[in-house]
Amino acid sequence: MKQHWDIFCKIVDNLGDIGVCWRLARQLHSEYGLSVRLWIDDLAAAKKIIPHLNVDIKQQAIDEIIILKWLNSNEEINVDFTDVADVVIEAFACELPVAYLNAMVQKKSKFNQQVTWVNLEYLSAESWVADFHAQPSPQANGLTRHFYFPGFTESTGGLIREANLFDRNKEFANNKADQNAFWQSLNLSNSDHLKVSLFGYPHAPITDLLTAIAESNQPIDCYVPESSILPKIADFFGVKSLKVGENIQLKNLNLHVLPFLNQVDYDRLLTACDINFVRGEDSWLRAIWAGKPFIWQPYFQDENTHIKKLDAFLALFYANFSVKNQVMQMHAAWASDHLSAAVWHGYLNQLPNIAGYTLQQSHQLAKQKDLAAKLVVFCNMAQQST
Ligand code: TRH
Repeated sequence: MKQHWDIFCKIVDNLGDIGVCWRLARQLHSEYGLSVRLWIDDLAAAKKIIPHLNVDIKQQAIDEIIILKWLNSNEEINVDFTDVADVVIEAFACELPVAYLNAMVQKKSKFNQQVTWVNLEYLSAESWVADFHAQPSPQANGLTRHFYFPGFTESTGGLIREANLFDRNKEFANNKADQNAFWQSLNLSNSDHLKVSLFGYPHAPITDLLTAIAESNQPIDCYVPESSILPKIADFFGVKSLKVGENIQLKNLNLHVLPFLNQVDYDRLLTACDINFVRGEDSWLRAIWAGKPFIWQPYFQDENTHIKKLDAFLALFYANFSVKNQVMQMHAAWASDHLSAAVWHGYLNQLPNIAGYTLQQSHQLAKQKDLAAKLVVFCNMAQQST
């Protein structure tokens, strides 16, 4: 019998939560034949990632995933939570609706059917993750909540990656005709210049980066999908605003404003560029799977927690890289409020080495079992043990 999974997603801030949940829902269905429902609290925000979403409908099917609107707690009363799934993923500790939790308790007490309840955590490369991964947490209501930590080592929950992603990206990276078609679909030509994609939080030293690029003696094409950094870029160029489709030049910097791309095209952009600035959680991983040099800006957290995450990742990913100083300096600067031209050029000077090393590391990571594969095994074991 087809297993039913429910994924609950609360869009706290930005797009990483829904980006990961949507990806996971589709992968669980397409690769494991699971029947998946995705509960989303904010359809309007989710539409950015799921463009076909109709924000006025409470229940709809897209790509064979049932998407349900999950209202805030005062309105929960209008939602039917009685049909509890076999496996429930509580994404990023979003807290399940009380009515749904009650139905889980009922399912257990009345029908002796245990629901496997998994709290999917945020990704981190810190070493403590392995100790906490897969730990059960018995609750006062008799249910057990399991902590599931994604991660970069075999002893964690793995990284989200579709089955053929790495090869698909590699193929695209080697296929000039497909790349030409991709750029053409964006009304651009396939430039011979160094290509940089730029996605980040507005507090990054964006002006410093653009200045360093403009002032350097190497022409660079910089592609910016529409996002919250556009006002800062407009300021840099001394214009009021920048719109999708605009191309603007200053000395050696050619900047192109792209639409916010669908997930497939965003992968293509990352694969077609020579350097990718990424952020948060999901774009960071997509940059790794693109196998191209990337600069990651972690989501800002109090008490410098994000810097600890950044350091842990850099130490792990670049552990065997002989010329890592430039990579470390570039990341440290991008996570601060100042980037010097010297640091940028130091990074560029090492680019061929960084490119070779990144591809090799990405390939290594792609050999590990991915998050969905591990999650399915984990949940099947949990189901059988009840
Ligand atoms: O949007 P984010 O900043 O999300 C963050 C992080 O997940 C962070 O860990 C979390 O704590 C916080 O949200 C609440 O960055 P992220 O994770 O890269 O998500 C962006 C998503 O947008 C990702 O799925 C890639 C996608 N994307 C596109 O589909 N097209 C685009 O053109 C771009 C630029 C991004």
